[in-house]
Amino acid sequence: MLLRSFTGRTLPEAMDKVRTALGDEAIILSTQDDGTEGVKVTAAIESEAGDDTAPEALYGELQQADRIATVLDHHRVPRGLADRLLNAAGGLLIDDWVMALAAALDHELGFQPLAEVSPEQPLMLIGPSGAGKSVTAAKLCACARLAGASSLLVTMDADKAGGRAQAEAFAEALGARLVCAAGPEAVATAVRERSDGEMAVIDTVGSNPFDEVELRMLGDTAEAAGARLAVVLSAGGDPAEAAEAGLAYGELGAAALIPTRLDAARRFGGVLAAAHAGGLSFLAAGISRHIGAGLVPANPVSLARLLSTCEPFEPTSLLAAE
Ligand SMILES: Nc1nc2c(ncn2[C@@H]2O[C@H](COP(=O)(O)OP(=O)(O)OP(=O)(O)O)[C@@H](O)[C@H]2O)c(=O)[nH]1
Ligand SMILES: [Mg+2]
Repeated sequence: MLLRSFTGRTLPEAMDKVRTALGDEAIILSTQDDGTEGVKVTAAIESEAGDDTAPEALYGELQQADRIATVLDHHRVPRGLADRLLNAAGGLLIDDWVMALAAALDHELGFQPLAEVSPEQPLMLIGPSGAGKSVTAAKLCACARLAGASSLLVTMDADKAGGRAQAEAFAEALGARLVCAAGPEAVATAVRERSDGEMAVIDTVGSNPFDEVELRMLGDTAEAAGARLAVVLSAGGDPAEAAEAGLAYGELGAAALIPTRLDAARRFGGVLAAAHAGGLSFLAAGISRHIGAGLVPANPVSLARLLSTCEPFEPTSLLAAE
């Protein structure tokens, strides 16, 4: 027996999805109407080998789907993506629901370990203002240093108040070579003139993902520098907004995502939505404002664990801790 959950704005819409995906043989196990998010229908079909699932196993599978659905609801994961994740998890014979969620994340989203990214190609960080680009650029230089490599930090944000001072402070602390470059040609020159083995990270000005002129400038710079675009996005944002930003940056050519402030947010639906909508693979994740310890690998298991460990927020306990 295989379980699947489907949501729709109305019961007929959810039922339509059930019939389209599972056919007329599907058995409806439960319907749930939460009044605002729509109606969720959980349905089952017999596996190809026949219905040999014991009732306890079926109950366990149902419980697992519910745990995952609750977590995805908590994080405000958009309905379409939540359905896909639930469906991916539903067909797996994995007892541990967190591991089932990890497998579903692996199935629906992309992950590329930072270590697998070629240091030959410059990495250009783009994203909305305040997303954490400059701090992430510094963290990447710190990673390079830890790996025994030298790095070049190219900042396009030196004209911002305090921008040059911030970049100089980071570069000095990390032993990175700093170049301030305003436009595509200057960035391309800086990158071209770097020495062999020097890893180049390009830090950009905060951009509006819905402004064509700003995007074109970023695209021109990436092309001139032969750089790979990675989107930096802080966690906790509105999922619909984040999905559209992810899509816009994805269309620009970005293929990677580095979410930041995972330590300081309690809803990660926006980060998942951006990755899914933009076709962006998780490259690493920011978990601290501190440069030295703030960038960790992002993989399906770490992401599933992060999603599964959000406790209910209790302001009184925070105050009591002081
Ligand atoms: N807690 C936490 N804070 C972070 C993280 N990453 C960045 N920050 C903080 O977010 C703020 C903005 O970071 P910046 O790196 O300056 O952001 P930016 O995208 O370069 O900003 P602009 O250049 O103005 O567009 C700073 O206060 C950082 O310390 C993170 O992973 N966790
Ligand atoms: Mg910056």
